[in-house]
Amino acid sequence: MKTVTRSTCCYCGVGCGVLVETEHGRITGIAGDPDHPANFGRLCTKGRTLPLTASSTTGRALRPEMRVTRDEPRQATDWASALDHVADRLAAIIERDGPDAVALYISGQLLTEDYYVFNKLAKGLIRTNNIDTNSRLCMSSAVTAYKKALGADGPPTCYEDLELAQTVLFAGSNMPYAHPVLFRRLEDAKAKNPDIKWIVVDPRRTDAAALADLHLAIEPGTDVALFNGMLHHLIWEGALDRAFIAAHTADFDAVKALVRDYPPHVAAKICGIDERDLMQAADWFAASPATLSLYCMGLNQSSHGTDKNLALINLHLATAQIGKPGAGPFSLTGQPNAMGGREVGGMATMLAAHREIGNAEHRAEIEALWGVSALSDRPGLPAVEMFDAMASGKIKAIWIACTNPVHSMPDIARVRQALAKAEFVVVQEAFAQTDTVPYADVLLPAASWGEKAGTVTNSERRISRVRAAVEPPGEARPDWWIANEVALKLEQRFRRAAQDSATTRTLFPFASPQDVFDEHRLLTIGRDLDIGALSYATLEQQGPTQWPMPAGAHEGTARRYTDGTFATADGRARFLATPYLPVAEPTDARYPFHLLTGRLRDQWHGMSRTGRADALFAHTPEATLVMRPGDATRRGLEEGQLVTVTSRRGKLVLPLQTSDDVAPGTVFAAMHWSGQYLSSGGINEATIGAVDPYSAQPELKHAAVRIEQADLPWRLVAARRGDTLALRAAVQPLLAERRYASIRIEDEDLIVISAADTASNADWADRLHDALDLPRGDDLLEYRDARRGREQRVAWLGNTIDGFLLSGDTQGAPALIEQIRSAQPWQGPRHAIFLRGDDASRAQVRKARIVCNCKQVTQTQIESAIAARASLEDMKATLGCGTVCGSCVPEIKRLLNATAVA
Ligand SMILES: Nc1nc2c(c(=O)[nH]1)N[C@H]1C(S)=C(S)[C@@H](COP(=O)(O)OP(=O)(O)OC[C@H]3O[C@@H](n4cnc5c(=O)[nH]c(N)nc54)[C@H](O)[C@@H]3O)O[C@H]1N2
Ligand SMILES: Nc1nc2c(c(=O)[nH]1)N[C@H]1C(S)=C(S)[C@@H](COP(=O)(O)OP(=O)(O)OC[C@H]3O[C@@H](n4cnc5c(=O)[nH]c(N)nc54)[C@H](O)[C@@H]3O)O[C@H]1N2
Ligand code: SF4
Ligand SMILES: [Mo]
Repeated sequence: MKTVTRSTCCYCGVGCGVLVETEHGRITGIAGDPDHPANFGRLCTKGRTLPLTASSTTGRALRPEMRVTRDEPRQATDWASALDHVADRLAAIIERDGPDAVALYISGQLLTEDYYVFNKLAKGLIRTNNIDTNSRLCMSSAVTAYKKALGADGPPTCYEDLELAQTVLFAGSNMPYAHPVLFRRLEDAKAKNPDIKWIVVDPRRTDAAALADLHLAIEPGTDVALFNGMLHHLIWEGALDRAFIAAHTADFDAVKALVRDYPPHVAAKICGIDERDLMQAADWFAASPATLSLYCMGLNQSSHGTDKNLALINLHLATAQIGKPGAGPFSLTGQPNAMGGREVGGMATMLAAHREIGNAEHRAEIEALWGVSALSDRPGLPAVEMFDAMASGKIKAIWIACTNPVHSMPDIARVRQALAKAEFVVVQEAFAQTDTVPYADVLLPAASWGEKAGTVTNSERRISRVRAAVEPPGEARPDWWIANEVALKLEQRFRRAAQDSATTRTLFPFASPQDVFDEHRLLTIGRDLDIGALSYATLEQQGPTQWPMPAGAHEGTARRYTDGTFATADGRARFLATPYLPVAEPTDARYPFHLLTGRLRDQWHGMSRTGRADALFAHTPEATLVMRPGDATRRGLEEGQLVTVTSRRGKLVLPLQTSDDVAPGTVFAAMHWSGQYLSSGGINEATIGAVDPYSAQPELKHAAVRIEQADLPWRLVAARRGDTLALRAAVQPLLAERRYASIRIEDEDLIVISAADTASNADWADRLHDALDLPRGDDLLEYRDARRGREQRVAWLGNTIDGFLLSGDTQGAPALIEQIRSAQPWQGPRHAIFLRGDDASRAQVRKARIVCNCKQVTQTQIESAIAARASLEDMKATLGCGTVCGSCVPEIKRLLNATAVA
């Protein structure tokens, strides 16, 4: 019998409602929840493919594992032993070195209830503020700026503003990829009213930029100069709202004085754009009845991220584009519960419910609410510093939950060093293979999406329920439960040590996520995010709800500051002077390229989940480095060639991809690929740990790099049809042994490994052969030419090809891959496969890129339709592309526009 469970998508901050279909205890389908106010039934490629990622337990962390000394492998154990071991080790380290020798590094992908328990465990029980999260890499500049300028964290805006805005400024945000369902809402609004203006500020020509009315392709990192220049122009033009500035803001004069130094021609020069474009953007911004700014990592992930946010908020305050429908500075949250983490204060710099660690009154409030004394007033260490403190031996133990720092932190060599140095590392993970798991002394298997319950808060402050649709696999348990169990055990140990009576009330009386939510709710009362009137019951009755919703209120709050009163002590918003400063690591003669990093449409972060759905590789099958064609030619580089990307921190090898979307002198790499797919740890081998002085957010978007042809003459390509999850798990441990190795999911059930090195390595090829489960004996046809260093092995299944391994000369690989993909029986004798003329094997048999994932429509099909003068509507009717989730529509429009221009 089919059951439907109402829940929320576990990927991005849009927070789409989903209806999860289950049968016989397994997730069998998904649909957008038509009643959820974020998506009204829509889902993007990632949301739609969630069931594919949950269909098998292969690769899941299923049992607790631990090791007592570093040199032994972890052994499976039971929960009681694992939890006792964690509590014993943490208690011993705290006893010996004090509470600040322990750190927790958690995640904006935890549910609010998980987060709450972790935060209470750190701050209320252990009494350390060393609890930080991956939101430090993501939202902390936005948080800091909101607090400085508006007096409180959280956006003033809501999703309805997407439909009401007349000018939309996308700043460092690639919404078609990162917030697709919200982008659908913007597309609809613009289709209804073509007068709506879209301005995109992004050094790259993203799909959003290609569809915009104005693309400001600024030099990376120059946003502050741009916004200061726009404000200068508006002051000069008298286009400000003087009355609003006088009544509702403070410190305008300081900013006015500062932006005198940024006349449009000066600002435009810093940004590398046309002065007229800067003024045009400013005019549209100020003159529009409603201007909405949507911003994300292009602003936040910068060593001046707070200033980038503030300079943009200055523009909103100066023009009164805030606190009214369709207007405001809207920071889009990345992770599904980045907001919830901020609400429970689960970071090194905050206390619960938007309170401050440094504020004695706030600490006293929390002490009273929790019934504890002496909360630590020592500031906790934010993420980058936390790992540095581990490397220097100050932090001895770390508990990592729901994040993968050996992939996602900047300068991962430093992170590896830190984890190797730590005495005790706990990793709480849903999947067994990530780049962080090998460092775990204890691996705690976590239940994941579809298996756990709680709440999340999306970008517009809307709290939604997450519900379990199936049981967790194996021994996996929900995160709140794991944290709670360890907390109870630690509490016992602390009491024993203090010879405390066992009758004292526990800090962790929680029997369910609902109990946790109820306590969290109490802490918010009287705060800006007051949810006094909210409970699981009200969420059940009235559906997802926006905070604040204080006692007595019957519904949540869509927009804040509508009466011009801000959350500062005097009710006035603050202008803050933001001088432009260059990126932490400018390019120079040795490192002449500016590296940008960002997201792909169909992958999520370290791919532990999206990497389980073969279909999600069709849009971008492998890791590449993107460079402008002219830059490549000048360096004698060609598309597909292997290049070394070197920074002052580290290096990695990637195939080159050329594209006009990046500007001269800049290169781009997607953040997603890790040691699970590459011989290196991914692009964060090269990034820099420099952080913003106010928010401590690292500059993940910018680093200076050198790009050189990789001198790796030996090549190998192997492919295998089969269960790609199992094959990938078997091959992954071999990758790091070669200078370059990359796993590509070429097609449903088809995995391809490419490798290169300075010299051939027969032993490695043999081990790869076995990892790929290629046959030996009758079903293997081999050809060796030792003199020319060539070797070819082809695996047969009857008269079809099922896999191969080519070493030395790999030119035949594309044709063989095509042969596997077509599943066509081979005509003629088997050995003739080697005799095909070189022409045939050299032919550029490349799989056409799939643009529309739902209907499997390729770029080639779309381009031929466009050549035959088809419109988007024609293609929807004939090819079906863009008719299901719509994630591909921006790209199709872009292809159409490109042809129109040509
Ligand atoms: N498909 C997909 N969607 C996701 C995620 C995912 O992994 N995959 N992750 C989620 C998360 S956690 C987050 S935080 C969001 C991120 O969402 P976004 O921030 O929209 O995505 P990014 O690609 O990281 O970066 C956005 C853009 O910033 C540009 N940029 C780089 N440097 C600068 C600069 O100096 N100034 C300006 N103005 N722009 C610059 C880049 O070229 C890039 O196009 O996405 C969320 N959604
Ligand atoms: N160069 C570069 N680096 C970046 C960025 C960038 O733009 N460029 N973006 C940064 C940003 S904005 C972010 S948010 C980070 C994201 O970086 P990470 O937080 O490292 O990203 P994920 O891969 O999503 O990590 C989540 C982990 O939790 C596991 N997991 C999934 N569900 C559960 C669960 O229910 N419980 C537990 N315990 N585990 C679970 C997943 O398998 C996964 O390994 O990356 C940052 N790093
Ligand atoms: S936009 Fe896509 S990834 Fe984001 S919540 Fe909605 S379905 Fe999930
Ligand atoms: Mo993020």
